[in-house]
Formats: sequence, structure tokens, C-alpha cells
Amino acid sequence: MEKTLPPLRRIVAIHDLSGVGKCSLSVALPVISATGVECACLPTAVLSTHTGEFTGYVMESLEDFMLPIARHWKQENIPFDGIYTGYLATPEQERQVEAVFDLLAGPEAMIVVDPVMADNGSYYANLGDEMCQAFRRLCRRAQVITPNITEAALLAGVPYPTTPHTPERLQEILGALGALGPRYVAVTGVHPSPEAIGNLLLDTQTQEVTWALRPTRPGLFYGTGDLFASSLSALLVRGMECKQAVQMATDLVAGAIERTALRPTPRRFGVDFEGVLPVYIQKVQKAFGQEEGNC
Ligand code: PXL
Repeated sequence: MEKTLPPLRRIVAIHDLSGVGKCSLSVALPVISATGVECACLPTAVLSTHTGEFTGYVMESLEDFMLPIARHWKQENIPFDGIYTGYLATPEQERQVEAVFDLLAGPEAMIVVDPVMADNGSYYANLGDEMCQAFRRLCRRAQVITPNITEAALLAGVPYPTTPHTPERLQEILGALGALGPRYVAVTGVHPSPEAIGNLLLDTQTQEVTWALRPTRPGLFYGTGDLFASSLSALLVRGMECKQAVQMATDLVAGAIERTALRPTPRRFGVDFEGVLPVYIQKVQKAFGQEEGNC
């Protein structure tokens, strides 16, 4: 008898579409698909490029279009296993995202909020404290939040920590973020020693802290937070334990950074995640077995 397969799980990715620069939806779509999860795209804005190291980019905010898209999906009774939300063009879009949660997130849906607003100690172009307040509200709706260390400090209301990041400063930040109510806090770009950089996970239910550290590569790599959060979201909706999912998502990012460092391509074009997807897909298939019909 022919084998049947369960339906694919489906995530809504709420993010911008930057045409060049490999971040946001142009990362979420391939990575979530490679994880064996369907990615429904809800664009917050369309840009010619991302806003770092490109000048003269053009942008159209889609805030009046976000709710009509979500209402149509609701009307069509399209089920969603998760909602992953990232870059917003304006602080006002936070209300739209909350309304999307109200429309589309059933009781079982997992909400992942990546408060994309800053890196390396400063806000991205055109963003400021109002965006931080908006993301603080949005994080209260999440089961999982994935700020980088700059965003984590902003959300916690503490100064940007100097490196190496000490256990005391990290504990202070994790405590403040845990108080926003998510089950898991995953902080990216943590630098506890000169040789190591990586991600830190707090399970707020058990207070267990897990490290996913890899060797340091100097410099700034665009889109790595989006790569991490996309992989983590998809692995979690497939039912992987958060600790294991953080390690697998960290390996994907570390692999992409390794390959990027070998190429002469200017950093603003993003990381070579395409080159590590084949190995990533194999790891995903091994973790879940073949029976679910991995991609
Ligand atoms: O990768 C984060 C990101 C997402 N979207 C846009 C950005 C950035 C970072 O610069 O500019 C538009």
C-alpha cells in the first residue's frame, strides 16, 4: 500500500523583502523550506537592499497591506503552526503584527519574535527608542524571542555591554528579558571570551541556561540573525527540543560564516548560506527521520 504523509507544517514569516543583501524574507523562505516547513510570507516592506552599508536604497512600507493579507488567510481558514516575526519598517507596524497574531495564531501556534532593530551597539537606519518600546510590547506575546546582544540590552534597558560579556551582565539581561514572559530567550552574538562567539538560551521555566559557542570570526555579518531565527522557528514547529534546535541553528550560521570568510564578496551582500544548505538539510533529515517526508 502507498505510504501517506502528514500535512507539512506551516509558518507565517512577517519580515521585509530586501531585494539584495540576503536578509529577512530572502533568508526565511529558503531556510524554512529547507527545514521541511512551508513558509507563508507576510511582507512588512519592500526595499531595494537592506539598510546597512548600502546608500540610496528605496523602501515602500506595506503597513496598510499587512492586515488585508492576514484577513484573506483567515477567511480561507488556512491553518498556521507558527508565526515568526522580524523586521518592521515603522514602530506603528507593531500594532498590525499584534492584530495578525489575533487573527491567525490559534492556541497551538508558536510565536517567535525577533526584535530586529539594532546591531553592534546601535540602531539600524531610521529606527530608534520608539521601535524598542514597540518590540517590548510584541515580545510579551511570544513564546520565543531571539534578540542579538545589542537588541537584548536595549530591551532590558541596560547599557550595551562591553566585551568579553561577563556572566553578571548576561544574567541581568536574561533576567529582564525573561520578565517579558517568553518561555525561551535566545540571545545571539554573545562573546564570553575573545576566542568564542555564539548564542545563549534561557529556559525561563527551568532557569536552565545553554550555550552554543563557536570560534570567533572578526567583523560584521549581515543576515545571520535572520538565518538563526528562521532555522530555529522551523525546527521548533517540527517539534525539536529548543536546546537541540539552538545548536542546529547555530551550526547553520557558523557554517555560513565560515564559507563567507573564504570569499572576496563584500560583507554587505550577506552570508553564503546557500553553500551550507545541503549539509543542513541532511542534518534535519537525520534528526527527524524519513517518515515525515522531509523536503
Ligand atoms: O538582517 C536584519 C535586517 C533586516 N531587514 C532590513 C535591514 C536589516 C539590517 O540591516 O536593514 C531592511
